[in-house]
Amino acid sequence: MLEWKRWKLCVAVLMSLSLVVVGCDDDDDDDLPPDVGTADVVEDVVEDVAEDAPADAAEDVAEDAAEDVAEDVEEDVAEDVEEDVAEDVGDDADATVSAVVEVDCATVQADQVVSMVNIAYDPATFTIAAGDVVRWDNDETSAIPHTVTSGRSGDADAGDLFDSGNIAQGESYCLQFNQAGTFNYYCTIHPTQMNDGVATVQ
Ligand SMILES: [Cu+2]
Repeated sequence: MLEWKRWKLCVAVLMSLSLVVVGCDDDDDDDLPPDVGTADVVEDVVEDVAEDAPADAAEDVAEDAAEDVAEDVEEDVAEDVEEDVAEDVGDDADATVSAVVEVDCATVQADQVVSMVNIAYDPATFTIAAGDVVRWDNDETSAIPHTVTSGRSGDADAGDLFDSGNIAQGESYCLQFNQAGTFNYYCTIHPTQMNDGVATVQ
C-alpha cells in the first residue's frame, strides 16, 4: 500500500507540474503578438508600399517632365535669341545696303528730276528728303550717253554705292535715297565736264 500511495503522490506532483507548465505556456502565448495582428501589420506595410509606389512614380514623372520642360524652354529661348540676333544683324546689313537703291522709273513717282543735257547735270546739286526718288533723264539732242556714278572721278571707291552704267539718249535712271547724308555723283564718260553732282539728303 505504501508503494501505491507514493505512486499516486508522484502522479499528483507531475500533474500539478504539468499544469504549471501549461499555465506558463498560456502566459507566454498571451505575451506574444497574436498571429492575426502580425498578418495585419504585414498587410498594412504592403498597402503602404503599394500606395507610396504610384505616388513616388508620379512624383518622379512630374520631376522628369519639369526638368525636360525647363531644358526645352532654355534651348528654345537660346535658339530664339540666336535667330533674333541673326535677323537684327541681317536687317542692319540690309539697311546699310539700302541707303541708296535703284528703283524702276516706270513704277515710281520722282521727287526730283535732273536733266542731262549739253554734257551737264541740270540741276547738278539738289536737296531732298530721306526716302525721295531722283530721276535722271538723258535729254541730249544727239546720241550722247551719260552715267550717274557715286563719288568723284578718280575716287578709289567711285561707283561702289551706285552706278547706272550708260544711260542712252531718251532713257532715264532712278535712285531712292533712304538715309540722310551727302552723296556725290559724276559721269564716267565725261569725268571733266560732269564731275559736280551732289545729292543732299536731309
Ligand atoms: Cu556724261
